[in-house]
Amino acid sequence: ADNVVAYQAALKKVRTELVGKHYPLIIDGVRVDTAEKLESINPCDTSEIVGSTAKATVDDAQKALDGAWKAFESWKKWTPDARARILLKASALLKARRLEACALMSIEVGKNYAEADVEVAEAIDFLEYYARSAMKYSGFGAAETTWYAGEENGLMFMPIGVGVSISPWNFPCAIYLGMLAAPIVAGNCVIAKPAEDSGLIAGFVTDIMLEAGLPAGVLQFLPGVGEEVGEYLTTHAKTRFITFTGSRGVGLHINEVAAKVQPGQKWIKKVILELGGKDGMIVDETADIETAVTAAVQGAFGFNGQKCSAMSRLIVVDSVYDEVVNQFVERAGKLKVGTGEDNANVTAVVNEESFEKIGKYIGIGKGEAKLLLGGETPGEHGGKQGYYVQPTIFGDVPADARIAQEEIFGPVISVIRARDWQDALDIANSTEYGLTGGVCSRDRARLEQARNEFEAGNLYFNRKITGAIVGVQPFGGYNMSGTDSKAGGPDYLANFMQLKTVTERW
Ligand code: TXE
Repeated sequence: ADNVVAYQAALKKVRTELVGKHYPLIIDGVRVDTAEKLESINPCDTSEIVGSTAKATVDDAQKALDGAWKAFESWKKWTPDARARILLKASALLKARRLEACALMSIEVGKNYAEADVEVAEAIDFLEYYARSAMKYSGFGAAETTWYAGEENGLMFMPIGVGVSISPWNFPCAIYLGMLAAPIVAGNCVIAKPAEDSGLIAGFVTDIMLEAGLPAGVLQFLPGVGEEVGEYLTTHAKTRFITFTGSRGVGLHINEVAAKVQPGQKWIKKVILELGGKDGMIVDETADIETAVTAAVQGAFGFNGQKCSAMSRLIVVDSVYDEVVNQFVERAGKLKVGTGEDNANVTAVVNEESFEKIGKYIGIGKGEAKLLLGGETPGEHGGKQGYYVQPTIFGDVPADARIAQEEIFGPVISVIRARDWQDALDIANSTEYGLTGGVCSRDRARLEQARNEFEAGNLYFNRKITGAIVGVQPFGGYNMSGTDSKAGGPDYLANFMQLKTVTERW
């Protein structure tokens, strides 16, 4: 409770100090303004302009690229420990300002306090986890005095150069920071291109990274239109790597254009993609119903379902279908709709494009299945215009229906009836994604089977299917959900380093 009081105070502070602020580009440590700018609208009250960032042009992108390559010449010689210490300093600064970060996220993207607090904690974990990961490479870098790993040969982990990090609006702090911290602490330089809808929070945490001591040019802040400056950088001969989190469509497009070797390009671009999901949770006849319904409501409607890890499909075995669905609908019907600042359970979706897209899918759903809850897009709440979509549940959705196959990325859930356990597992595996998944069951043999056969990178049993703990649960997907699991498992930093062995014989 006192946290919420502090959060309310932080909202006031942010409203006086940050709302209305303009964040210029930062190139080579210098704030650079642009002719045009990108404005952020408060999705829960579209009359409020939260602030703006510069809008980079391709010329700015070129300058950022040139400056980053210059900075790389010295940054690559820092020891991993020295680089790690900057991430730890940034983590301390973010901890000191975590309530402001939460408040800014609530205003800029409509994330409620509970979700924002978890996200800032995740951002802090990313910084500290990658710092620890980097320290493992002490002694193996070019700059180390004692870099020989063995008597007659040395194994070196060499930084690879300059890359672009393209991030989404739904984890505008944690994913933005996590994706730039990993390559930077591995000795590379990054041009960070945040999503157009979350430029302010990106600017806020970028300031923290620079205050923590990153030398000029190591992190270039380049807010701009993805299709313009994003595209310019993903197709540039001088871009060494691309780390992307966002939609399947854009991700596959980037993968394609980045594969083309441009004139003068002397490497194969490293591309890391973290895409969407259509995550399913199975409930079978042995499940504890209360656990299952709680997991379903939390997994489905956290941040309005705007997570690649959200449960957008609930797959229920026929014999308990009515009981589970009735309770699910009843509990979802009690969710509090409102603003992020009111810490409502379901707030406005992030922008007009999303609002329209989700509205279209609700229309499609009405033709494919039975509407059990919601189904309206009021577009206002409490007398204020906002991108509000009612928590919506469709029942008896055919497993191959569009609303059961395509990512909607909003508070719209498809409940699918399965004949039996095996049918439920087959349905769970019947989309092109495979990010998170869940099983509510008390049959150990079935859980064992799911462990082996459920095609998802992050599997949860008898609990909600969102929320991967950094370093403990490497987060990443099967199939069209992406290419690599980050922050855990095989060392993620290795993606941004080149191995070199040196053998010397007398
Ligand atoms: O993604 P977009 P958004 C998915 C989810 C959701 C969709 C929308 O599917 O429906 O993304 O979110 C930049 N070249 N997830 O709008 O449109 C763009 O500027 C280079 C799942 O964030 O893909 C932004 O910075 N860059 C995901 C970034 O790509 C381009 C989390 C993402 O934009 C570009 C978030 C181009 N041609 C969204 N076009 C997860 N796995 O968590 C756009 N961009």
